[in-house]
Amino acid sequence: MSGNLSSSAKKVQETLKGFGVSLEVAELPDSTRTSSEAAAAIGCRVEQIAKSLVFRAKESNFPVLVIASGINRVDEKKLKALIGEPVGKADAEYVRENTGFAIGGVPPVGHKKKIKTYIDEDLFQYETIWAAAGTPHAVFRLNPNELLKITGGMPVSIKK
Ligand code: 5CA
Repeated sequence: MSGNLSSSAKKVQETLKGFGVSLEVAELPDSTRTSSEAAAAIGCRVEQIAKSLVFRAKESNFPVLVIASGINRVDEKKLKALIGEPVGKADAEYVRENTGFAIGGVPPVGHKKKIKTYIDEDLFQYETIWAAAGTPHAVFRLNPNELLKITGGMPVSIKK
C-alpha cells in the first residue's frame, strides 16, 4: 500500500501507476542510498540493483541517464560514443534540477525533465531487479522488460 509513503516515494508510485503497471514502492527502515546498502536492506545481490546514474553532456548540457547494474561502473567513453559528445558526472544540484530527486533516491522514471536513457545490458540476465523510488529508503521490484517498457531506455553495453 502507498498510504504511508513519503511525498517523493509517493510521486514515484503515482508515476508507476500512470504506466498501468502494478509495481509497488516499498519504504524500508534500512538505508537504500547506495547499491550495496540497498542490496543489504532488500536481501538481494548487488548485481540486481538497477542504479540510476545521471551524467551531463558537456557540450549541450543535456542530462543522460544510465540505469546500471549495481556492481558495474559506467564507461564514460562508451557513453560518449553513444551520444556523440563528452559526458561528465553530474553534481548533486544538477541531478536535482533535472530529475527532481536527490542523489541516493533517483528513480529510473518520473523525472522533472525528459531524460535520454540507456540501460546496462547486464541487467537483463536477472529475473528480478530493484530500483530506487525517490528517497534513500524507497525501492521497487520489477523485471528488466518492465524497466525497458517504463523508461523507453535503450539496452547497451556500457560497463567499464
Ligand atoms: N538508492 C540506490 C540504489 S538504486 C541508489 O540510488 N544508488 S545509486 O548508485 O544510483 O546512487 C548513488 C550514486 O550517486 C553513486 O553511485 C554516485 O555515482 C552518485 N553520487 C553519490 N554522491 C555523489 C555526489 N556528491 N555527486 C555526484 N554524484 C554522486
